[in-house]
Amino acid sequence: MFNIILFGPPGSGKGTQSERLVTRYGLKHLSTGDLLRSEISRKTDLGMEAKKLMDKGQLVPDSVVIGMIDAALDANPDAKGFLFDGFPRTAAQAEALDNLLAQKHSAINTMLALHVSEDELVRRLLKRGETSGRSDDTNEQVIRARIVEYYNKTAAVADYYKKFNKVEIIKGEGSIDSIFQFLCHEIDKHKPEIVG
Ligand code: B4P
Repeated sequence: MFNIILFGPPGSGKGTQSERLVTRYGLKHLSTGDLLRSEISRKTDLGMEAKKLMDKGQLVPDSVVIGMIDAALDANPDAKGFLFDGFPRTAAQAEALDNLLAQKHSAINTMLALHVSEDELVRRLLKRGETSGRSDDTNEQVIRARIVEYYNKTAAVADYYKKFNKVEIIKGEGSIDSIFQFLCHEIDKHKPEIVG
């Protein structure tokens, strides 16, 4: 299996680029944000609890998202690899992911970390909020709270993978096409692992 983490703050382009990357490389896309929004739209108990936190810009408890990823990995036994989007977001999630993959005799091959300035993040998310129907995109205070959560709890996840020399920093500003090309360039350095 070939496994990628697409990493970055809210609004850095993870969801946008993931859609293209899974098409190009034939990976299974696992977005914890999408999984949580699906629970919300189905009005499950898990979704209703998650919504309260997401509407405040806070992270959902580790046990909830780790359970969702565990189930998603088991549901895709034939995947040639996974693209993790929005996960892991805490050190505990990163350790849990490594353990889950190790049980499947697999591991993270690379983390691609998108860098975007805070002003640009806020601008993008407010713009998406005009049309997305996402309640966490319409209020600037909530958007800024999500960015604070990122710096307090999530940014350190990159340090965890840096210890294993697995992090590549990608400039996340510019056209969507040009950022996609930079991401592909990094992934293609691992071509033997993808094919094998
Ligand atoms: P997510 O769904 O992961 O959403 P996000 O951080 O807002 O990023 P997203 O991937 O959607 O946006 P993108 O950058 O592609 O998380 C939502 C919430 O769920 C979290 O706040 C948290 O509460 C909860 N959650 C999710 N995962 C969790 C976990 N593991 N643990 C705990 N809680 C969790 O795009 C943003 C906008 O920018 C788009 O409109 C796009 O069109 C635009 N854009 C993208 N690239 C651009 C470019 N190059 N130029 C201009 N605009 C661009």
